[in-house]
Amino acid sequence: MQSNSVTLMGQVCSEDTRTGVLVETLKRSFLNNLFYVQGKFPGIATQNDYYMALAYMVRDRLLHRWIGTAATYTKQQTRTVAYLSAEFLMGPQLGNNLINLGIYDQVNQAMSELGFNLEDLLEQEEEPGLGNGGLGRLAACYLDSMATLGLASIGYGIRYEFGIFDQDIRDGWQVERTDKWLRYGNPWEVERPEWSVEVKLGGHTEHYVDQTGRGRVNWIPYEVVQGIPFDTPILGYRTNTANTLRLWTAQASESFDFDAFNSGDYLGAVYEKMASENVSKVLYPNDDVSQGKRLRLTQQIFFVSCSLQDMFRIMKAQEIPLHQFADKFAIQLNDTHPAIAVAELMRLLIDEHSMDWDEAWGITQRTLSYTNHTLLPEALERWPIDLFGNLLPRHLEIIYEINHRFLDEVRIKFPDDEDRISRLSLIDESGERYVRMAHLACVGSHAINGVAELHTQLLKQDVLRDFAEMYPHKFSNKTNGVTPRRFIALSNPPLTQLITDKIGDRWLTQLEDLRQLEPYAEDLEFQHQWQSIKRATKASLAAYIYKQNGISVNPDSMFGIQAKRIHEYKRQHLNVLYIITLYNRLKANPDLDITPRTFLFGGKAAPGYFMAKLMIKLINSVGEVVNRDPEVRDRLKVVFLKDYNVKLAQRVYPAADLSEQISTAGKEASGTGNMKFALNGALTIGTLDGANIEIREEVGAENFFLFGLTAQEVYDLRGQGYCPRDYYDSNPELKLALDRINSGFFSHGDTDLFKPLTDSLIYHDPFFLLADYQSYIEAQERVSQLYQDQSAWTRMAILNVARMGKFSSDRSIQDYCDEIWHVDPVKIELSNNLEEFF
Ligand code: OAK
Repeated sequence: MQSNSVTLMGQVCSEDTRTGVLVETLKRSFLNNLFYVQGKFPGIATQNDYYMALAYMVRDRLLHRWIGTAATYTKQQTRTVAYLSAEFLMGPQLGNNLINLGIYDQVNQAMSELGFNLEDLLEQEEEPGLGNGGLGRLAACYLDSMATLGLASIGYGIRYEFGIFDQDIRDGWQVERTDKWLRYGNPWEVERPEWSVEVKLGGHTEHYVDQTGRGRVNWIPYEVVQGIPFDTPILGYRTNTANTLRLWTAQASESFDFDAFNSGDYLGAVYEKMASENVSKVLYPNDDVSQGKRLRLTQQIFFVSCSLQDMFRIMKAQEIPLHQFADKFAIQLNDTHPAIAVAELMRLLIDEHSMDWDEAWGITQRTLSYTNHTLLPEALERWPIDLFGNLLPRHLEIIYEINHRFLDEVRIKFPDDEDRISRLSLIDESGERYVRMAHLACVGSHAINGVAELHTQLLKQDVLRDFAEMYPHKFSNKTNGVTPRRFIALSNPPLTQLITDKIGDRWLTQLEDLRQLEPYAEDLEFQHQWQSIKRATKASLAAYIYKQNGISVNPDSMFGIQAKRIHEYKRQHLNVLYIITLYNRLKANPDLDITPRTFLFGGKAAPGYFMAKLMIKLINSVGEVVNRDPEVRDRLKVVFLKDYNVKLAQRVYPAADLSEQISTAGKEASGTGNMKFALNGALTIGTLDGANIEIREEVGAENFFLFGLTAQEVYDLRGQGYCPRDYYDSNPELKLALDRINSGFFSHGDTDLFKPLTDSLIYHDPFFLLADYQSYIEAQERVSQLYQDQSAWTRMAILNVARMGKFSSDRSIQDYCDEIWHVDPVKIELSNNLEEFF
């Protein structure tokens, strides 16, 4: 060990191999890990061994801060945010940790002195894809911001053995492969078997009266599953705060198999064990839609019960009395996936800790708050009563009791309004009976929020209208945000450097500072530097595309990118209609002077969502024809980037000129890709939907390519009887585009292949593509025009970035803190003396 000291972020650190940050120390520490952790030497080590050695080196430096943080929280009994989410789409950890630790450059140098390329080692990491899209990635951004702001927080979720599937493209179709992300081990997690808990499932309840005359309930489960926590440190940006992401793995409970083993039914016991372990086996790959499967409800109660029991354990360890639960924890429900927490917290307080109903209910409501993330009716979770009662008999009783008391309250506020009662009830009794999870979340929480202004307004007017009338004070808006650390500092180092050179580096934690870039928007020298960075990131994406797809794209063409889950409401096929329109124009007039364009798509379709899969096939089929047509002369290219994930997203955002945010108004709750593109200097073509509206307000209407109907206009048009066929009949270019698809031109003569899509558009068009088509085409023309004037384009891009300060997840989290959680930051001192902990 070396004993010299260095100063890092204003603190003196001793330079030992486990925590030191000098290049020499880092090299030694890396080699130690290679030899003594991986058990390899350079002659036989694989690229993965090198990655692991580096990851463990970084992990030591994280743990140093993690321990200090945990010790401070324990000592100060800090009020803590518990963020409950079925998904955390974390993305690769190594690069982000280097950025947050502030040792990226030192490590880069250490690696290169040892003959390694840091970029290659970063590439080696298999990302934890424990989420589908927006909701899971938002949870990850929020963890980063909570740590950066110095707030005590724990993310609670599920450690899926298989995360979101890997996407392959075969013959233009999506093919799913299992995501074996744990195959080579996960250096970022620490298993904590000593904090395992048990979760009861199935069986029945028995009611009795105890010696004191109090009614009690005994739940006799059919099975018990054990939850084992795995902890990942979440370090804030340039702080000593390292919070925890605690993910639960399911294992058979030993107490449960005991009988079967003893009675000689060895195989039966092993089978039960396997069944239990299925609980955390795989992430449901649906975005914005609920599947209603028993295993999914089991996952929900599993992670919620584990997490609540963990909070009870923490209370006990810190000797905090249970009646102070709501003072110790603020629990945020990330959509309704953890909404069973309302009933589970009541059950734990009443059945297991003998609290009376009213006190338990007060604690539950004061502790919980609920974020809604979608307006799509198919995403609203409801569980058939039989399924629910079979799996969670005690919770169903509690829900009935909550409902009974709640509906009495409704009757007092709105007498003689039985329609309202049936609309508000936690139980849907209009046909087959269901438990309505959003209703449970609304009743059991003290705060309910949407994720963008329009979304919150529509929630109040429409989906949750009766609740907004019942509890107006509970509702507020919290517009989403994204972390500028991962989505600029890590993903776009040249742009980060350029900005920092002009305005200093405070903007990475005070994103509003970007405003100081405004004066440079007109500066030709600055514009030039800006353009060359954009050109270089595009060239690098072009190289990736060539390697992946074998398609060569021109970095000087305009890169328009639509990267998000594939969904009809997100309207990737509207983008395709524009591509076909341009293509048709070129075929009719091969010398037409157009702005050369590269159309890029990325995103996964839910495996059971036929139309979305057909949309992927359409994109690829159109690409195949357009990319090869010599008459196009490379002026149009269409590329589908397979397996869009966080790692790929980090390549994609910096390389975009144009960000496609073209959902039907009133359908996209917020969107966060829109923010990441804009922060990286893309201009947006978009509808007045979700956070687009607020982005446009911030950057200025003149710096945003707006098109399409408003949410109100969509609503009115639907009410009047929308007839998409009229648009088809009266718009020759639209008709030609759709006819081209139907003619088999893009499908080797097969006239049936895309019929489900085109018929849906011409005869139903639930997402109003045809109504918005002409407006979209005209907006695209304005885009092409402006791109011809590179200086004007760049000026606008700089202004966009300069005005994006609002969309930092730090701002979102501050809003949650001020208005919902009421938690304050805690300062963490870094100690180098381990003996201090004793
Ligand atoms: C996923 C499953 C069920 C309900 C909602 C989702 C989801 O991902 N919603 C998305 O959440 C994002 C974060 O708030 C929003 O930006 C997206 O608009 C929304 O679709």
